[in-house]
Amino acid sequence: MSDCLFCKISAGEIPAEVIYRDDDCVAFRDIAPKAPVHLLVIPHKHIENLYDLKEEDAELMSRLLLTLPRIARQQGLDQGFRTVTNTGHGGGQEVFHLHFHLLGGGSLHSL
Ligand code: D5M
Repeated sequence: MSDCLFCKISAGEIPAEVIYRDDDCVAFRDIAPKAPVHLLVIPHKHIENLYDLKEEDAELMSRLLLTLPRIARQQGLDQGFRTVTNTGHGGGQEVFHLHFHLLGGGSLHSL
């Protein structure tokens, strides 16, 4: 999608502190971190949010989910981490390209 901020980051058209990239996804540091480690993990494919997922995205999402703990381990988050996905305005979503916040490295309160 041509006017999507995260599509542009995925394509390397807008700078970001990318810490991981593969054929499915890219992970980069959140510009306004809420924890010592705060990454955003996004599929390259433009999917707005969880409500926008199709059956055909099942394998991509499966691979992406398996990638999250690998990225967390690479970041040294051996004690654990949190993932958050905001869906729609009602869920507090600001950027409408599916992303998983990956947070850790401090003491996170229970939800
Ligand atoms: O979260 C959207 C998140 O995206 C929010 O934590 C800020 C982050 N953000 C916005 N612009 C950038 C850029 N350019 N680089 C890195 N991070 C960014 P949401 O779940 O949609 O509320």
